[in-house]
Amino acid sequence: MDPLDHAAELIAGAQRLVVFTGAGMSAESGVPTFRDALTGLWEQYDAQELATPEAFERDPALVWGWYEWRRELVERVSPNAGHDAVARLDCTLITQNVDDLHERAGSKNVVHLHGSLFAPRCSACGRPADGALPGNPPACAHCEFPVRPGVVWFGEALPMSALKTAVESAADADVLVTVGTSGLVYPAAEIPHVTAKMGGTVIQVNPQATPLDEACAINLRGTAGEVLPKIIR
Ligand code: BJW
Ligand code: ZN
Repeated sequence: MDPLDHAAELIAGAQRLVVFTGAGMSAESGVPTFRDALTGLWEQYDAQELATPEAFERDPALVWGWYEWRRELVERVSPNAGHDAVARLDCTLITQNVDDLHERAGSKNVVHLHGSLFAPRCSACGRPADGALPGNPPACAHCEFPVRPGVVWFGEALPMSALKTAVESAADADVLVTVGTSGLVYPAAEIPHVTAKMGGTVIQVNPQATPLDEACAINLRGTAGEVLPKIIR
């Protein structure tokens, strides 16, 4: 059977479907991925220098500015055909992405494992910082400490309820579709393995081989925008 037809059949027949997405999901919208050559954000900027709590302590203006640049980039782009296809599914949608393109495509209850570009909070008291935010970085309205991006940096814990939902739905899934993730960053990379270990079927959509290949029953080597509309019918 053609692997695309096979994947489409499994997705259409799934009782408990999970979709798990990474940066490749948004690549065709124009959002750079983290680790791809040529377009990877961290080709130009050192990841370890920007996406860590230590970096923010050392140079809050640089780190805040980088995230503002990325937030503005995301605001200028649109969901792609892959986001649109996923939005048609009745599934639990777990994303590592900090953009809001799944929501803008119409997906509901998106589980964000690594936070969001749109949820800044105080680095000291943790209160959400809303409204207009002057300053680089802005100061918390309550305690005047610097406001930080609402994302999960290396060495930080993932939001507990999001991680719990992700692990439980992955364990319970009969089909999980993993899209556009390198499968290198833990604990998120464990999610497809959980489904496979519990006997569910994992389908991968990625133009490249990844460490997740072995856990996948079907590896579809193509982009999210090309492949997802063909398997979500
Ligand atoms: C396409 C495409 C197209 C391209 N269509 N596909 C176990 C072993 C070793 C290390 C660790 C471990 N457990 C934990 C660690 C440490 C660390 C870690 O995993 N390090 C590894 C790198 C080795 N993990 C952590 O620190 C985590 N925290 C933690 O463990 O805390 C412990 C703790 C517990 C209790 C208290 C305190 C602490 C936190 C990880 C946070 C990750 N954060 C980031 C940044 C978010 C903010 C921001 O955006 O700046 O999240 S890092 C970055 O990587 C981002 C992403 O969500 C994440 C995953 O990347 P993703 O999505 O897979 O993107 P890429 O670029 O890697 O891959 C793109 C893929 O798309 C490629 O495969 C392409 O082929 C493909 N593609 N075009 C489809 N059109
Ligand atoms: Zn505060």
